Amino acid sequence: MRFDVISLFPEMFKAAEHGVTGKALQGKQASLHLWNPRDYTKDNHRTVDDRPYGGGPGMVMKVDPLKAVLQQARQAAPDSRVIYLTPQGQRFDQKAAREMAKRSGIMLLAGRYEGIDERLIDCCVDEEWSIGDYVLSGGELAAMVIMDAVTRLLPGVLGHAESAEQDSYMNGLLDFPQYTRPDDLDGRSVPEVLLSGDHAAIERWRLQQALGRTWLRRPDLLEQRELSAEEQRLLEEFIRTHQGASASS
Ligand code: 9WO
Repeated sequence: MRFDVISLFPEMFKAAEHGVTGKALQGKQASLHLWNPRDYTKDNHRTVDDRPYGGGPGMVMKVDPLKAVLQQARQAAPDSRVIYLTPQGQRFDQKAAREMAKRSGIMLLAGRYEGIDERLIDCCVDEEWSIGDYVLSGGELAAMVIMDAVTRLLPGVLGHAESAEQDSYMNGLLDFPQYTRPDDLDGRSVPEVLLSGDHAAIERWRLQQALGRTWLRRPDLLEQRELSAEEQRLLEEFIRTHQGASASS
């Protein structure tokens, strides 16, 4: 997977050298190519911002350096669609990550200031994506979020155990709770089933916890997912015991 990133702050992408993305960049499952619009300015001051037509506070990214950097980047990665990160874009989710992971590459355009000229979006941007309903100071962190979510889905990036986990627990449910040593943490114990060695019972309990927490915290996710008869039974049992537990407390 080839990532091209257009950003005024390419140094921020040193963060991608860590962890799973770093491993994929070293292991050649992914490559990262950084493009700075400032390198495509022609004035002595290397100006990258300009005043907005219509006035008002703030600045807009200057058009000429962006056009020039986009042209060069597209030549280097002709098969990659240009993705602009903006709160106005389609919501990025795990389904979008899975779809992007099938592509040969993506080109991520990270805006700064109050954004880019709308005509540049019309002519030169293929897709607009948002990672959530909040305003950032620029598109870089959103670009890194997408890189991270996509990279961990590439073949050979995660180990076998980790990717099996992905399969069972990003199929529309929240994660079950995790515990590690000590078995008594200031008087709080670990659920007994996890110490039982009964692997089938542990799997059932984890699935029930995942279903129950999704029901409690993200009922919208459950509405989008079919439940098997077994899952339906586990969830009903969770709801019964939850109601018993919350009524008595
Ligand atoms: C700021 C602003 C201030 C006054 C009037 C209009 C304004 N628009 C913006 C604005 O949206 N700035 C953006 C900052 C321009 C593009 C890059 N920036 C950005 C991207 N902030 N947040 C994102 C983002 C990207 C993807 N998902 C979530 C947020």
